[in-house]
Amino acid sequence: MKLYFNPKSRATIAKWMLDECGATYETVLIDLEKREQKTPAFLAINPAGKLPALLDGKQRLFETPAICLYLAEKFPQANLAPPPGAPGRGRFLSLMMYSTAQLEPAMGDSLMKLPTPRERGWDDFETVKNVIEQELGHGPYLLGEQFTAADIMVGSMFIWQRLWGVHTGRPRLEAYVDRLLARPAAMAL
Ligand SMILES: N[C@@H](CCC(=O)N[C@@H](CS)C(=O)NCC(=O)O)C(=O)O
Repeated sequence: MKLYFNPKSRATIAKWMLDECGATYETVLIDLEKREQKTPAFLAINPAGKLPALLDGKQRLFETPAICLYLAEKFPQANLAPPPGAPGRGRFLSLMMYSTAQLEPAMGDSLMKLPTPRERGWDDFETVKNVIEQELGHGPYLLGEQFTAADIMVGSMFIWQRLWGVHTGRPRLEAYVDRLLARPAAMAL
């Protein structure tokens, strides 16, 4: 497998997932400043011209949650997703989608101090944090004792916040980030 990567990009999330899977892969560095993500060769892999992208033989993948879901299926022994039909599968899939459909844009609005009109499909960051806190419950992970790709998707957003020096204002979420960062394969701060 080849991961198209830049250390200052969302490709760090896909890398975390690959490492949790124990996968063997090669990283291909894409220089975003040189706009290597817009070359015809790269656009043939990800037509959106964005990182991350993953090549696995003839399979090409883009969009971080899709990459994580694919890897969870490819490496079932890593136990990073409840299998189809298992209890928690529906909530797992929902949290995977929630991470980029609501959490990420809400966090972006908050960082850029932009208003969040509901019509755009996501809630303001405080409301989204309430949802995540509720879903986390007493944890330790979103699916209880089982660490999953949903923790990688959701947790990486809060890890980034910490990296940018922004406190969530939520002790439970901060403790969750500490727990995630203690994992040997975790995304580095
Ligand atoms: N929703 C996409 C977002 C991808 C994205 O925005 N990637 C950024 C890097 S973090 C990028 O490649 N930007 C370069 C560009 O848009 O030219 C995903 O989760 O994969």
